[in-house]
Amino acid sequence: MTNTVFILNGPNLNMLGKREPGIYGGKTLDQIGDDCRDAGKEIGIDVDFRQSNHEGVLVDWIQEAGAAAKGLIINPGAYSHTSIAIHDAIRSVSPLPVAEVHLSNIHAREEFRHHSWVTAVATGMICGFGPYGYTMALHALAARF
Ligand code: CA2
Repeated sequence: MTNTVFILNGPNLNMLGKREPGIYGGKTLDQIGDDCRDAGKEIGIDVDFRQSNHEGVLVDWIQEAGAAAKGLIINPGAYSHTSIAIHDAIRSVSPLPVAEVHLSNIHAREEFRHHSWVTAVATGMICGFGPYGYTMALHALAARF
């Protein structure tokens, strides 16, 4: 298996750079994807970067990562706070290393964002560092290969 890492992005993250730059920064998701591919190249990781607004599609992709990838980075967006389906999907691909990433510090925001159903089944979680969190996660996963 090649050193492929799936980077999955959940609902509304396709709006990055177009709205709410004060919270999420000015980069578009396409720019973040390019940065991730560049960072991956430097450390020998092929990055497969995707976004969906649909919970079931994210579940399908997590299962695909379990079969085809060496690691998974996921920003589940608002599904972090609601989705048992994504929690179960991540459990089902264990022991695949999984990094949960959030652009914003979810603990410094509204109370309903403080709990993520994903954190307990992820290897680790990074939040609050903007798009750089994805690069941090790539390095963290590469250290486990
Ligand atoms: O901080 C993060 O990365 C979040 O996962 C982003 C989610 C939010 O629901 C989580 O609590 C934390 C929201 C992504 C929405 O992105 C937008 C981007 C531009 C304009 C509007 C929404």
